[in-house]
Amino acid sequence: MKRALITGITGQDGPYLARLLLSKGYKVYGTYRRTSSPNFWRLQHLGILKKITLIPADLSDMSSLLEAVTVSNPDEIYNLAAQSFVGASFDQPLHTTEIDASGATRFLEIIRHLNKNIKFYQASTSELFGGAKECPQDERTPMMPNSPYAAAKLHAYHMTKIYRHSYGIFTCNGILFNHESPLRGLEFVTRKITNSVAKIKLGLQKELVLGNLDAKRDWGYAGDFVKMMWMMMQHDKPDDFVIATGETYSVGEFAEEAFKVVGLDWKKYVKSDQKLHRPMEVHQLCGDARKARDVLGWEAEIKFKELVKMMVESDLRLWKKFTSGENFPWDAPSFPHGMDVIARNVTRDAKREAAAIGGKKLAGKKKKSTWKKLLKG
Ligand code: NAP
Ligand code: F7E
Repeated sequence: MKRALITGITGQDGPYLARLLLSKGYKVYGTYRRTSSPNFWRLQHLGILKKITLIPADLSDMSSLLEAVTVSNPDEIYNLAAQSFVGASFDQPLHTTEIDASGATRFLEIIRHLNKNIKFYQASTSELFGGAKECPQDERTPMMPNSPYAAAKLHAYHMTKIYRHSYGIFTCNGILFNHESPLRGLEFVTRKITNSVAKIKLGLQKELVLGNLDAKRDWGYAGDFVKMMWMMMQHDKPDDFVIATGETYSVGEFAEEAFKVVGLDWKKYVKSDQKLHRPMEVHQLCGDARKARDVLGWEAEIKFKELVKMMVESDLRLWKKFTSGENFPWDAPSFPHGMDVIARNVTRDAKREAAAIGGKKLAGKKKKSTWKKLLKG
C-alpha cells in the first residue's frame, strides 16, 4: 500500500487530494496546525475525516516536520500548506516567506537527509507569472512575481528544481492557475461572491463590496486540478507542469454569472471599493496547459459556467439550511470521536510501527541517527 503525506490537509485542496488518494488505495496522512478553533469541516464535508491519519505540524517548525515524515514514512509528499492569500502577504511578508519559501526547503532537506526515494510535490502557482507580458502563460513564460506571496513561492519553485537536479530527488512543481470549489475559503473572491449571492437572494445581505473588478483569472475546479497533482507524481520522470483551463474571465464577469444563476442583475448589488485594491495587482492570467495534456493526458473537465453554478448552488443550499435552523458544516464538532491523530507522546511507538510497515526505508540505524542529528541541530 502506497503512503502519502499531505501538508495543509485542512485547506481547500488537501481534502480533495486526500479523497482521490484514498480512492486509489493509499494510506493517507495529513498535517494540520494547532489552532484555538480546529477546522476539520472540509474533511467532514467530504466524509473522509476518519479515513485519514492526522499529524500536528507547522511549516515553521522543523522538528514537527521531521516527526511528520518519520511517522508517516511516505512514498509521496504533497506540500500544499501555505499562507495562500495574496492580499495577506502584503500585510505579513515575513511570515509568508517563512512558510511559503522556507517551508518547502525544510521538506527538501528532510528528504535529502532521511530518504531520497520520497517523491515531493510543490504547490506552485500562476502568481509566479504576475506581471508577465505574454498571454497565455506556459512553462517557458518568464516569471515576474508581483506580491510577497509570489516571491516566496518563486523561491520554493526554484528550490524544488534545484533539489531535483542536484540530488536526483523526484520533485515536481505543479504550476496551478486559480482553482475554486464550494470548499474555497471565504476571503477569496470567487467564494466571497457566491456566498454573498446566496445571502442576497435569501434577503440576508444587501450588497457586495469588491475591489478590482477588471482583474482576469483562469478559474478551474479544485476537484479536477488535484488529479493532475497525483498524475505528475506517477510520471516516469520528475517535471514541472502548468495546470489551467485556458479560459480567462474578469472578476466582474464572475460576479455577473453568479448573480445570473439566481436570476438577479449584478449591477444592482455590486460595488467596488478602492480600499480592497492591492498595492500591486496581477491583471491577467490565462494558462496554456498543453504540456499536461500531451504528456500526461490531463484536461480540465469543469469550465467557468459550470463552476460558478456549482458554487452558487452549494452556498444557497447552506444558507437555506441555516435559515431553517440547521448547522453549517463548520459548526460541526472540532475533534469528533474516533479521529486518528498521532500525538507527540505516542510518537516512539508510531515511529516503530512506521518503520515496521515501511521496513526498508526508515528502519536502518544510519537513517535514525541522521534524524536525531537533524533534530538536535
Ligand atoms: P488554503 O485553502 O489556503 O489551505 C492552506 C493550508 O495550509 C491550510 O490547511 C492551512 O492550515 C495550511 N497552513 C497555513 N499555514 C501553515 C503553517 N504555518 N503550517 C502548516 N500548515 C499551514 O489553500 P489551497 O487553496 O488549498 O491551496 C493549496 C496550495 O496550493 C497552497 O500552497 C496554495 O498557495 C497553492 N495554490 C493554490 C491555488 C488555488 O487557486 N487554490 C493556485 C495555485 C497554488 P489552516 O487550515 O490551519 O489555515
Ligand atoms: O483574488 C481581485 C483580486 O484573492 C483574485 C490564491 O489561491 O490564486 C489565488 O490568488 C482577484 C485579484 O485570488 C476582491 O485583486 C477583487 O486580482 O481570489 P483572489 P488570487 O489573488 O488570484 C492563486 C493562483 C494562488 O496561488 C493563491 O494562493 O480578484 N479581487 N475584489 C478581490 N479579491 C479578493 N480576495 N477579495 C475581493 O473583494
